[in-house]
Amino acid sequence: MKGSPRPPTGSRRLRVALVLSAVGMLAMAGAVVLPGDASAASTLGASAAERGRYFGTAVAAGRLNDSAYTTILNREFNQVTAENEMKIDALQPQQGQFTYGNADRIVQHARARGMQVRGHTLAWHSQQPGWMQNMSGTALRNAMLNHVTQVATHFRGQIAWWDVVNEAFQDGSSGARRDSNLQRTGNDWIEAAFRAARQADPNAQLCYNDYNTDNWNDAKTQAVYRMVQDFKNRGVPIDCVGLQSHFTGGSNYPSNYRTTLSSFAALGVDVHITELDIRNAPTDAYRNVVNDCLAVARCKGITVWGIRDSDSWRSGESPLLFNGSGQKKPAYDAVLTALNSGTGPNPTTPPPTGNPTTPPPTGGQCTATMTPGQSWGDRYNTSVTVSGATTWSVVVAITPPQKISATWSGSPTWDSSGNVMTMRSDGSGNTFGFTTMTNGNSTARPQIRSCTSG
Ligand code: G2I
Repeated sequence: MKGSPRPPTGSRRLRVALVLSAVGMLAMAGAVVLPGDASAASTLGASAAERGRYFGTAVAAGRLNDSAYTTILNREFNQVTAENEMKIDALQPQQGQFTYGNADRIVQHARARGMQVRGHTLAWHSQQPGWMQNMSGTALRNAMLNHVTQVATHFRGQIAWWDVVNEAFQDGSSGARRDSNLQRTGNDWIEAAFRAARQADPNAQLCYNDYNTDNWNDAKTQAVYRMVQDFKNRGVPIDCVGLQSHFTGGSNYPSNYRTTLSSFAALGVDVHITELDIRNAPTDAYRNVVNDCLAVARCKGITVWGIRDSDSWRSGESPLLFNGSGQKKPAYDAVLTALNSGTGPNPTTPPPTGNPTTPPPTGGQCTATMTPGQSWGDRYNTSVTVSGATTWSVVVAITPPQKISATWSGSPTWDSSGNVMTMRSDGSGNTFGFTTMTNGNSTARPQIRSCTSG
């Protein structure tokens, strides 16, 4: 018999049938990615999107002319944070004079490609321009609030999440606020900044962001936790907490990291991993961070603090996912595999139901509500209803290789990638619709980027 095909016996047919149906059920459950599975996403952003999350990077405006850099950026990531260009010294170098050029370049690069933008950072003890460093008391408090208001207003509708306040707690065992000129204006400076940000851009999600807040047992983590709990109790507008997660410079991934993520989430805020880098990029620590985020429904995404090791603020530690030549490192493969193996909040139920309001609308003065429509093997319909405006434009992004193939009851325009549609009202009413071809990606779903009236 050796070498010749075996006739299918009854038991072999049964075994084949059982294996095939098991594979079918696993595929339907969506929880298992078989090795070599053609449906596994091949980029970080696409894979994260299939799990209802983002995978982003810090971006430096000065590198946007480097095509090796932008090739990786545009291919792999669906979220960006300006590494330095939205800091106070960059945006308001002289009091009352705002320079938005580099920050706007990053925002435009990202939004033209359907990437979400994290604003970093409105209020911080560090990177203050000279004029602010020399201020104190009421004058400083007012200058800080004015900065928050001006900047959040400038970027209104373009920023999904703001790091409203950055690094306001001390390291070590005290659990105290960090001493700074801002802290000396009064302990309520943080909540004042959050209220000003909410007023200036009501649709941006407002985050508190810090480092060394990864280990659940650390006094600093506990202190930030108590502040967020207090803000939630008193109605201070806070939506999210950013864990920078710089596991560089001597700080390690802690085994209780998932507890930290889920504990913050249990307060009713989203959690973001905002500045991830790990000394020498070990595969196990990167894999653990991804698995921990995927295990916590309110962990919305991961941002690495740079693309190539040569772009890192700690390049000597080679902490990132791409080497200086732009090649994928083993940590990249570990991250992508973990993302592809993970489950999302609702990864395979096409289309999602019970999600009447599409979060987070980042636009102006209206609300766009997405409702799943009919679906077929290769495509599905979505309808969007606008409230709060009679004339409007709604920006919808889809995840490639999906493509919108038909629209109705609105006037669409497209960005150069074809992945971001701006739908304007055409007088036919408040509801428009569109058909999306899945092109092999049956899990990703459209995202509402903004709703602007007028
Ligand atoms: O320090 C790492 C990060 C910790 N969390 C907050 C982040 O905002 C911070 O990012 C780093 C940037 O990666 C560095 O690139 O923040 C540093 C301080 O703002 C940045 O360094 C600055 C240098 O201090 C400046 O001298 C330099 O002009 O980068 C600037 C632009 O290269």
